[in-house]
Order: sequence, then C-alpha cells, then structure tokens
Amino acid sequence: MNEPVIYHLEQRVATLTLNRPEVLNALDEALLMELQDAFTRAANDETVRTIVVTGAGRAFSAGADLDAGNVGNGEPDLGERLRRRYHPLIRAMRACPKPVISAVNGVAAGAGMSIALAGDVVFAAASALFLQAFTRIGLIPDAGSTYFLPRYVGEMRARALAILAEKLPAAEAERIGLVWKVLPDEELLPYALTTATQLARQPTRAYALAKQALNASLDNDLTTQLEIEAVLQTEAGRSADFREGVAAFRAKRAPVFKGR
Ligand code: T3D
Repeated sequence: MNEPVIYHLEQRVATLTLNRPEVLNALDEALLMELQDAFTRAANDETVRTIVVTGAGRAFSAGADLDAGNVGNGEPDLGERLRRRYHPLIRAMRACPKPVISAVNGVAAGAGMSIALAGDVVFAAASALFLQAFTRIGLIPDAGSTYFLPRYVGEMRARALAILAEKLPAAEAERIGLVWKVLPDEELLPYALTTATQLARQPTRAYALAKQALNASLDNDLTTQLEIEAVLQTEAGRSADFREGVAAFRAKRAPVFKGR
C-alpha cells in the first residue's frame, strides 16, 4: 500500500505530499494521522527551515473521504473528528515558526481547501480549482474555512463562496486574494520549491516572529498590535541574524543567516 503522505527533505525544505491520487487525495483517518505526524516532524526538525504542502496526481485534496466507513450515515460525531484530526493540524500550520507554503496543484475542495488556506503563502497551478464543497453535501465549512475566508477575501465573498459553493478557478482565486500567485501547471512545484529553498537561507527567526505578530493581528486593536510589534521587534533586534543583515548591508556583501 502507498504511504498516504510522502515526506521528502531536501535543502532544508520538507515537502509533504498528500498521496491518495486515485481518490483525489481525499482525507481519510490514515492520511490525516500521517499528515499530522509529518507536520510535527517537519516543525520539530531543526534542519528543516521551510515546509511545502502539496498533492500527488491531479488534485491537492478533495476534502473529507466520503467513501470512508460510516461517513454520512449520521453515526460519527464530526465535531469530535474535527477536534481530533483537523484542528491540531490547522493550528500547527499557523503557529509553526517556519514558513508554510501551500502548492495547490489541482482541485482543493472542502477541508482540502481549508488545509491549503492554512499555509502562509498559497501558490496555485493554473488548472487548480477551489471549492467550498461543504454545503453541497449538507455540512458547514470547517477546518478553518469560516476563519480564513472572511479574513482573506472579505465577508461578501466569503458568504458567496460558502453558500453558492461554486468552483472557483485559480485565476479568480488569485484576483480576489485567496492565492498569492498562479503558475503554469508544470512550473508550480519547481517554483514553490525554489521559493522555499530561498526562504530557508533567509533569517528564519524573523519569519517566526512575523507570523506571531500576524497571527495576533486581526483580533487586536491598533494599540495592542503596536505593542506586540514592539515586543517582538525587541527580540528580532537582538538576533544574530539582524546583526548579520545590517553588517552585510554595510559591507555590500551577501548575508549568511544562521536562523537565530
Ligand atoms: O469527517 C470529516 O472529515 C468531517 C469534515 C468534513 C469536511 C469536508 O471536507 S466536506 C467536503 C467533502 N468533499 C466533497 O464533497 C468533494 C467531493 N468531490 C467532488 O465534488 C469532486 O470529486 C471534485 C469536484 C472534487 C472533482 O471532480 P472531478 O470530476 O474532477 O473528479 P471525480 O471523478 O469526481 O473524482 C475522481 C475520483 O475521486 C472518483 O473516484 P472513481 O469514480 O474514479 O473511483 C471520486 O469518487 C473520488 N473522490 C473525489 N472526491 C472524493 C472522492 N472519494 C472520496 N471522498 C471524496 N471527497
């Protein structure tokens, strides 16, 4: 049997590939467990500086596996499943001090779309599609979609995406701010990996602190957020990487960052 998530580490970039291509990387228990483990492994490995999440085959992920055992017979407590399997992953992606890149290679539907949106930077292949499939089958958007959508694209678009549940092509997703950049299909992964490798050479402590500030931002008023920036900037300003960044600038040479 194929491993449901392929873990590949190269040049300080961990690539996690959802790997059930025959069912468009639908999320069953095994895949979700494996993805959580793989993410924890990448987050805790000091040699990993950037994490890329992508899908094998023609999809990123078609969301929850609708063929799995007792799904849809009213038996399982879906809320409990979300708490157990999705929430730790989504929270870990946001809280992870390392940049997380979603490389959306094809359709991202339901909770698959939520996982894609949990990345810090979302790249998409030109042929990719986003689909809030939930209400089509009688569920509500979950795994973070109701959190990310209004914040990324505004309330009107979030409501339309959730309620109309129409397929949103990558170019349109980029236009409304759900995706940072759309690339020709064959260029998506090379581009995502090159970006991730470049980020891995940058002052990674700054990314961790920037993520911390941004994570707090939308729930705070300006005064609170200014103070958070000040506290975190004190830390950044005392880092070896900041000293190196300034020294390299003054010496007109390339910086060599150590990630601390
Ligand atoms: O329990 C929990 O986890 C709670 C959380 C729930 C959150 C959710 O994610 S709810 C949303 C679940 N996802 C969906 O409703 C999407 C279902 N899939 C589709 O609507 C379509 O497959 C797509 C629009 C994504 C892609 O369409 P298309 O035409 O490109 O592909 P296809 O032919 O429909 O699918 C190809 C195969 O993948 C097919 O299998 P087959 O016929 O070749 O043997 C299809 O059954 C399978 N597949 C696609 N999506 C799923 C799936 N199998 C299981 N679960 C899926 N979600």
